[in-house]
Amino acid sequence: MHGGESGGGGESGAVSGGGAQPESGAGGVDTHCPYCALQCGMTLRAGADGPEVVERTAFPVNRGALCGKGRTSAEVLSTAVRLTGPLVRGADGALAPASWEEALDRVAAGLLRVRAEHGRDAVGVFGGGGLTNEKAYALGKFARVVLRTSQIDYNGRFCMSSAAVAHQRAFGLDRGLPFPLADVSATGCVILVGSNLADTMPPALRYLTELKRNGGTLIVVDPRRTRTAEQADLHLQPRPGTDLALALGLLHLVVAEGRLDTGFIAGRTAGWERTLPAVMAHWPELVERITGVPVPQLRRAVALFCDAPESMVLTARGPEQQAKGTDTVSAWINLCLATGRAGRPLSGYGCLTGQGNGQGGREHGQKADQLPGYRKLDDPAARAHVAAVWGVDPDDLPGPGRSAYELLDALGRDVHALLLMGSNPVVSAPRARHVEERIAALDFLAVCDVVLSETAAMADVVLPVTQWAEETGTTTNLEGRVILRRKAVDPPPGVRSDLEVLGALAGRLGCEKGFPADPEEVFEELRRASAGGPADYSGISYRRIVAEDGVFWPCPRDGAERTETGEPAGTPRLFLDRFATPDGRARFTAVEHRPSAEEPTPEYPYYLTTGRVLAQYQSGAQTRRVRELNAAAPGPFVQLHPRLAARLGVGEGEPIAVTSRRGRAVAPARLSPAIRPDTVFMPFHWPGEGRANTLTNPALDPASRMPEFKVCAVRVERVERVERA
Ligand SMILES: Nc1nc2c(c(=O)[nH]1)N[C@H]1C(S)=C(S)[C@@H](COP(=O)(O)OP(=O)(O)OC[C@H]3O[C@@H](n4cnc5c(=O)[nH]c(N)nc54)[C@H](O)[C@@H]3O)O[C@H]1N2
Ligand SMILES: Nc1nc2c(c(=O)[nH]1)N[C@H]1C(S)=C(S)[C@@H](COP(=O)(O)OP(=O)(O)OC[C@H]3O[C@@H](n4cnc5c(=O)[nH]c(N)nc54)[C@H](O)[C@@H]3O)O[C@H]1N2
Ligand code: SF4
Ligand SMILES: [Mo]
Repeated sequence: MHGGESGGGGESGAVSGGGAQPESGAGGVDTHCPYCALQCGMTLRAGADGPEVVERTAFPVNRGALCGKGRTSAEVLSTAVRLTGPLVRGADGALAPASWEEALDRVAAGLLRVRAEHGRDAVGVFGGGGLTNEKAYALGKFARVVLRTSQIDYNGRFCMSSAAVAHQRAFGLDRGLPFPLADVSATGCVILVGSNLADTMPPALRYLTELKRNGGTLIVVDPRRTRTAEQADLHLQPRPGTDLALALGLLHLVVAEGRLDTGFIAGRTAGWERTLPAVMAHWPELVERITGVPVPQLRRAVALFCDAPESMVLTARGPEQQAKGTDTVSAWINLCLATGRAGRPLSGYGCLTGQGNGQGGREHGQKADQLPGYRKLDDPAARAHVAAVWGVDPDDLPGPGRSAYELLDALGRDVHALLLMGSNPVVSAPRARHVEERIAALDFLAVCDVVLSETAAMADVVLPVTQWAEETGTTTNLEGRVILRRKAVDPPPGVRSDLEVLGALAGRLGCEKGFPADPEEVFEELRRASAGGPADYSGISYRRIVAEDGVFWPCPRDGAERTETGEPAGTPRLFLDRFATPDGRARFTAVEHRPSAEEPTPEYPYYLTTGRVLAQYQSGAQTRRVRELNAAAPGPFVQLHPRLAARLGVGEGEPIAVTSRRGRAVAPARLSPAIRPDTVFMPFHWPGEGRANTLTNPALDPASRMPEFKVCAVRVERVERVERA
């Protein structure tokens, strides 16, 4: 340990209610926001009413700026509804306080009972992309080594999994952005596809403002005219689920207008010829018919993108959360490759990851098919390497398991016990009523959380854990920058860290060693486990992260490249010399447009799309507990065009029912000309009657197993007053 850092239950260096420890210029401890993938730097210091967030301008990604969620994040540390002791379900069916010993014994007994009755794969584990690298790593190891189950996956599957597969396919490596965010300000043109970053990563909006100030242009593709789209030089407003056709159409125009970069295609790519037939079949008028985007706008987009000396395509959940999300992202990557906009400075394709550790969370083994270092679980060499680090026989490691939705769908059928850490699927999973039924059908559910989430409320045992600023750990932001979120306050008495919980459970399940509670010790093991893998962290240390404002992976310990101080060099920019494929060439993927799993019918005539609002985060488990955020975004709503509202006879704020083949949700109408008249939008942050995920379609992408959160067919009706009474 060094520099006043400490793990879960430690004492040193923390800001307590009383006095701040001078740890930074602002007086306090430098750490990072608990929420999104920007992982804004902030300083926590002691205030009159508990810890308070102060700006930390030195961190390069956000340069002091914070959104309202980050600014108010300290409130979640001391919320009155914080869990401060374990809860165990009693004979009367109610959750009641219990000692840690009793609760941990119950969990161990529950998992063992199910394993004895139904076998190892009847015990499942569900993780989260908000967990630190250390936790994600320990959770994956716990599943494979202690439980020896193949049934582990996590909520990142619902997040950027389609982009991850497309990245791998094209470049042989998946890192959200292959360049630092700062490069966005310096390129010539950015096409931002299905990202509303003005609401989802507000400080990142600066990079787009700077882009424009530097003479660059911004194109936004979104069925809604969002606050982000308002910043655009060109806003393309397609029907939900038609981005693949749009990308094919743009590439068609690139070919037709003679704008191909044939030198780049010949020198640095493979597979172009196979891509061509589908591209040529997507002539502009057809694309206009499919997407609703007028041909002149398609032409303008191609001109802006190709006339700029450098350009980028960035995608987020809009095009990715589709049952064809992987192929859709591949189509956008094809556009970059055909125009030579990849593998050189200030150009390229990137995915804006979502959760605090959306990037690192998908690298270290909580994913169904994965081992640490972004290794593949079905690769014998990877198994041998990681098994050696773990001190187990490679043959004892289970194989790949089910994806997140498939795992949830199997609960109570093939999987009878679940350990859940860092997700709230009752609110956030697709077809949520069904998922809720599956969870209820479990023999045993244990949930680790900081508050009693809707999912934790269904558990047999709830284990209260420490959160972000109460513990130390690394996360990897959307740029692939590994950062250190440091402990800044002491946790309330009665809670333990996720790492301590895993260690205590491992001990009860017969593994005394291998699950330390000290995050730095876990990180040291993670470094060894990741060494030589695609996401190589072996040259990164806590000390370096603090000294260098984060280190970009891959950072191999024994790599030839060195920093000025002789440290192994990280990699801010990937692919400049070669792509990470065996022959060093990027791969085109031949992709065809196809309709969404559900298109409108007379019975369900509108599209529903879902997403986020500025003031709430994810399932809302944390942000619904913050006063200021709740005041700004108090509940669910249905955004619809005034013309559609008039047709339905609904006024602003009146309740409106949205029905899909999976169920019905009711929420107040919010009239807005910013949305297409054939589409309604619901944010997914709330449980209950207005839960968007009651409606969503779990149709899965065949490659990424991503559910189709962004498109399904719905009926929309006015709710009669009698019914409301
Ligand atoms: N305030 C806030 N910020 C967050 C989060 C949060 O919950 N709240 N969550 C974090 C996480 S985990 C994530 S993944 C990111 C997500 O960040 P974003 O991807 O920016 O968020 P979304 O609102 O899900 O979707 C973005 C946009 O996609 C559009 N869209 C819908 N359907 C389509 C379509 O078919 N095609 C296209 N092109 N666009 C479509 C929506 O209208 C929406 O404006 O945000 C992160 N930041
Ligand atoms: N309709 C629709 N649904 C969606 C989406 C969409 O766009 N539309 N987006 C999807 C996406 S991109 C995502 S990422 C998911 C996210 O949805 P969820 O997986 O539900 O994410 P969170 O709400 O962040 O859940 C995190 C939980 O972990 C708890 N927690 C926080 N910190 C810790 C910790 O350190 N340890 C432990 N043990 N628990 C902790 C929080 O209190 C919370 O209960 O939702 C998906 N669902
Ligand atoms: S943008 Fe993301 S990381 Fe930054 S303060 Fe807001 S929620 Fe936190
Ligand atoms: Mo996400």
